[in-house]
Amino acid sequence: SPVAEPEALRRRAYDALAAARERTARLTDCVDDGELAAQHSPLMSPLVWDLAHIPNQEEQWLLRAVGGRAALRPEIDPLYDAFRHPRASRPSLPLLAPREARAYGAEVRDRVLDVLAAARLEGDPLLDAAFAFGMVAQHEQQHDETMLITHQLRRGPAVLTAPEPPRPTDGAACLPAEVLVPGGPFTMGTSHDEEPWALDNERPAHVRVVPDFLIDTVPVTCGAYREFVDDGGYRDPRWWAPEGWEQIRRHDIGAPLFWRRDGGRWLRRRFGVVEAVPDDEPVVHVSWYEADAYARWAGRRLPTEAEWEKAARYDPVSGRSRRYPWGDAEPTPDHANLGQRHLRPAPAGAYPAGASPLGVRQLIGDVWEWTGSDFLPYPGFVAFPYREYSEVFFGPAHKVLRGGSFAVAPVACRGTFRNWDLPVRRQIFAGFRTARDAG
Ligand code: AVJ
Ligand code: FE
Repeated sequence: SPVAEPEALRRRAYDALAAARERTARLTDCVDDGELAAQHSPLMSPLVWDLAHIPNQEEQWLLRAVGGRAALRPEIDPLYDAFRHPRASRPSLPLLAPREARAYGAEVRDRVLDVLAAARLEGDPLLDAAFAFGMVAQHEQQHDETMLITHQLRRGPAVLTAPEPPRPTDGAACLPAEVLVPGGPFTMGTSHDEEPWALDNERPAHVRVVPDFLIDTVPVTCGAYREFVDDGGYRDPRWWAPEGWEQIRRHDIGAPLFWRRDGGRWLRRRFGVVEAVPDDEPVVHVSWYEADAYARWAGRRLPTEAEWEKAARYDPVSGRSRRYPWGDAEPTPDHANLGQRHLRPAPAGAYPAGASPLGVRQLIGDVWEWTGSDFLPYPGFVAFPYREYSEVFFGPAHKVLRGGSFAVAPVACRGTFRNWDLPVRRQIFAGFRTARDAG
């Protein structure tokens, strides 16, 4: 990928924008206008807000900033400013109706393709390697994941379907439970030369030293997590950070979100279908506090963000950090469960072709993985192109998630990609793996 010809870059940008729009349509064409305008959870926007926020951002960055064009719909900017209106208040705004939002999206895209066709993709940090186009495609895909979360929260019969993910060929049972990652320096983060569409918080590349540590070969499964539940884990304050204990007591939480006990067994609701909790699948819909408590109960801890990245990128033979666990090649369906091809994580031990050189599996795709780390800037961080993407979220309030879920598009996922959320959040497609100090 580094240093591509302008026509290859233009094609890559075009394909990334087209793939995002196709997915947005898939997520919003399957429900009626009433459902698009409804608020399925106070944690989420109505889908119709995302439907116009996506092209509004595209208009601001690609038509106005990159294309130098006059504003198409300047009067709606404040409605779709995420900082002005918290999610819970968005249904009461005078939002564009679904038909208007779709027409606005199509009109913006039409003009954006003209801008892309004519753009010189160099000589400006927004244009180098078509960065702004890649950023906007990633933004749309991030909102597509948000909309998929809204679908999961929505009540009523299923409207989305997808084939089942692949079963592991060799099974998690045959794999070692944990992998030793050698201590010492490695390169964390990246640069625009190496990863042209990396976002500001992934930069710059810098050397980190971590001590020897062991990390789970696969994410923590529902079966393993159920042992914590059945062992009374949610009733024992020893395992919980004080704020986490307070949250589970106040909201009477005793299992992952969407789980329900039915006599002697556990059921869960997944995109409108109720099914038995699958023991071999990575657990999903747990808060950082739940992940942290499980790890303490298991005599372990969450990996730090640096440990996660070293496990995912470090090649002990060359000493180099790679773009993905499997190397530098773009993800294929053999490497990882990405892109909403499936509506669930694959069973633990799947995707042997996606393993890291040290043998850690499913680092990319399946479930976002909570790390023990706060979301902080790397040394030398520079906000680009806007402070509100990352910088305003730095600090101890947000925990870092890594690796991406089954709902993350390949364009918005790589070994350096950093996501963050509040430690109480459970509706996101988040699970975790555990670690411990060596020796
Ligand atoms: C990086 C996923 C936390 O969805 O809030 C979307 C991405 N930023 N619009 C989010 C984002 C602006 C962001 N996360
Ligand atoms: Fe956004």
